[in-house]
Amino acid sequence: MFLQGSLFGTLTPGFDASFAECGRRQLDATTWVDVAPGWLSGSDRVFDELVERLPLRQRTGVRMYDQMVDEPRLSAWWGVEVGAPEPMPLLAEMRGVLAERYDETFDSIGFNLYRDGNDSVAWHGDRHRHVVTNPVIAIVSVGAPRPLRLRPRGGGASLSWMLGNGDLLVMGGACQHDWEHTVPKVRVTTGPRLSITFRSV
Ligand SMILES: O=C(O)CCC(=O)C(=O)O
Repeated sequence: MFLQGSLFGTLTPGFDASFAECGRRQLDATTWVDVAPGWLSGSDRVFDELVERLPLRQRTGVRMYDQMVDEPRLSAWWGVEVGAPEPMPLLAEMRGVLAERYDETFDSIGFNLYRDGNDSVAWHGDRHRHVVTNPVIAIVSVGAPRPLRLRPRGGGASLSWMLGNGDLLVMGGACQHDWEHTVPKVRVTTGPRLSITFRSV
């Protein structure tokens, strides 16, 4: 898989624990999104290392709307209960810093690889919302930028962020209840993207 390198992508990986560039956008009275562009430097190296190490596979027979489908992306998962360290020590540091800032445990990490523009995830709210009220989900994106869109559940204008190259986006408040998100298919991409998704389960 070929990743066209980004400007700061080959630096020694590290992230901004001060969140200096992180800005909050209030989507409605109870929903917010935090975005920190380029939060993780050396993101191309993180991409390469994770794609090499993770047991990425396609999930089959996943319910999407009323159909059972094979997910058009590859995924892997890590959780504290696995009893093994995170696939990269840097992920443990990220978890710690994010957990402190958002007062979450972030004890699980989902990885999603969008190999090309045909890989995607349809509009959805995280199922996790059925178990936890107002779950906070932090997404670090490495690799080539792809749009992540958000829209109010039940319709309405969507908002879009291009996420890749170490960007951080955190969904909070009622985002999983009252809004939906998607990574749509696109005709043109400059390469694959991997999302690193922190949740508290
Ligand atoms: O890949 C992303 O940025 C979003 C992932 C996502 O929405 C999910 O796995 O539920």
